Amino acid sequence: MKVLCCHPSGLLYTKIFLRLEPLGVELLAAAARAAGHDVRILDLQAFTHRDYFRVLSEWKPDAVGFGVNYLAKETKQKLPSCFFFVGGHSASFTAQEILEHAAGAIDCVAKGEAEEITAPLLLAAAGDRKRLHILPGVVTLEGEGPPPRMVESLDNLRPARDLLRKRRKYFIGVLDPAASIEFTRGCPWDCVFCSAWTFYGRSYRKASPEKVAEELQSIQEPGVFIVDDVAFIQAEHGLAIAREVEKRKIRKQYYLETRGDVLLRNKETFEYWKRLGLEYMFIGLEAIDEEGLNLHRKRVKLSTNFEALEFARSLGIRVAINIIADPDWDEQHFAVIREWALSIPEIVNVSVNTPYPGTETFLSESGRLATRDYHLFDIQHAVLPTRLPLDRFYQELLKTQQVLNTKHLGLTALKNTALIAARLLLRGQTNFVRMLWKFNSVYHPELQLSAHHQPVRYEMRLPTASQDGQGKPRDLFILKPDPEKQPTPAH
Ligand code: B12
Ligand code: SF4
Repeated sequence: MKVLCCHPSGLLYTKIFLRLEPLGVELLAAAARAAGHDVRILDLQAFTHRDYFRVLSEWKPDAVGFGVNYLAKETKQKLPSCFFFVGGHSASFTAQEILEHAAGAIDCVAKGEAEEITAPLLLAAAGDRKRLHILPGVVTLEGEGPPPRMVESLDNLRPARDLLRKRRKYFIGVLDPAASIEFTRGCPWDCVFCSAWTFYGRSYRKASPEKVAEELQSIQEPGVFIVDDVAFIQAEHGLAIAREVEKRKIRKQYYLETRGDVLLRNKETFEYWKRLGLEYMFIGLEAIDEEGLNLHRKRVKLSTNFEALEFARSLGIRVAINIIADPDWDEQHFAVIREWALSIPEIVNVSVNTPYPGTETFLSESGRLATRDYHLFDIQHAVLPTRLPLDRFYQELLKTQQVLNTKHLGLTALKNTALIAARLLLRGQTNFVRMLWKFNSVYHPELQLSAHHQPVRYEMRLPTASQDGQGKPRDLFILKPDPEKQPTPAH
């Protein structure tokens, strides 16, 4: 079969801050290729819709797999017999409703991980498509199969990086160009706003240090984003990879995401990685008051988070922080955040609390949603009722984001930025430089507000469990691991 594996085009912020290698789609492509298919990847973050339709008309794929519901109807119109299948995090949590939205244009949603299901699914697609739903994790309008299977060992996986074109388009901040890599999968915490733990059923898997080092060695890009939800939860794993990387003399610049408590607990690991090139780190602080942290069930103390920031500074690692703006915030609360953010050297990002399908807040808060328009679920828009009038809320939000952005374009920052920019331009990399002056053209309050007045194309379906108050986080689990087989993360 000719199989086209696609990633949808970017979101608001992907025009500014980052454009990341689509690892999930590369793994899908690798699984399809291993099953003997003729495979191509098309990433619409780097290519246009016109490119997509050209591939459809010229190459005529027999199957198209997307990391989300995207262009299904248009594809079926042009190639009615093409097998259109969808997967990934979002689709796994909304399988039934996106099938209905697509009105027959999507043949099935494959929940969970692509690796195990791709080969049997493509085989079945070549036969009687009415029976797809007997496969694990596969959902069609006819029904749903048993729970999806989990990949046993991350060591057997290798993304089809060679099939991804325009690789220089991928960057994250100043790591430009940058590739992505996984060291582990899953997260043992259970924050209420997050679906990383529900997707993986609270499991946690690690790739062996040798496999990780080997994969890193094969990566051409000088920048690497470690995509793990929380990097280096287990100190020894992080140290063992570091030793392998050092042994092989791999030198890159790294960016990762972790938690304040993990950073403090595993100082030695982070120090080692700093020596290996860890330059940037993201810490999901989420709140700067204990009440906020408890509300999000972060299971970390405020003082621990602040101590972690101190430690990262002492290492010379540049840290970006995320704060979740609650729709309940008033002017005063935004002002406190601005003042605090201006008082610290870190890059602070503010996103809006959004109950996504698959999260516990989706079960608890969906009865209060102010809008169910899918397009507004992007952590830039308020989908829960705001205490301030909506226009005031957006003014405050964007003022805060603007102040924080400007902070990093201040005099000293500009000097650093200019150096980085010049270095990147010399290497022909323009993503970072373009990002610097795009903020105002992409974000402004009227644009935010007007999005609420657009006709609603897709309405989010409310979770049935929450309506009768019976919803349990376990009901949200996509992968249901065997507890016996799971290592216990140290926390
Ligand atoms: C990079 C990233 C992004 C990039 C994605 C671009 C890219 N190039 O991949 C960007 C910045 C665009 C992004 C956007 C968003 N993200 Co994001 N993202 C990540 C991150 C950090 C890494 C993704 C990754 O590469 N993982 C590794 C690969 C191997 O896993 P994967 O992508 O999930 O792919 C596997 C399966 O999902 C599946 N699969 C994937 N695609 C397909 C396709 C088919 C056909 C099939 C069958 C299977 C399949 O198989 C793959 C292999 O096992 C994850 C955290 C994480 N560690 O996964 C969060 C994460 C997935 N994102 C998250 C969120 C909240 C978002 C946003 C909603 C944020 C926002 N408000 O805008 C959007 C939603 C985008 C969307 N429409 O789904 C959440 C959960 C998402 C959810 N419930 O849908 C996560 C878990 C982070 C977190 N801890 O909260 N994200
Ligand atoms: S926010 Fe981070 S620590 Fe919390 S569950 Fe999600 S990935 Fe884990």
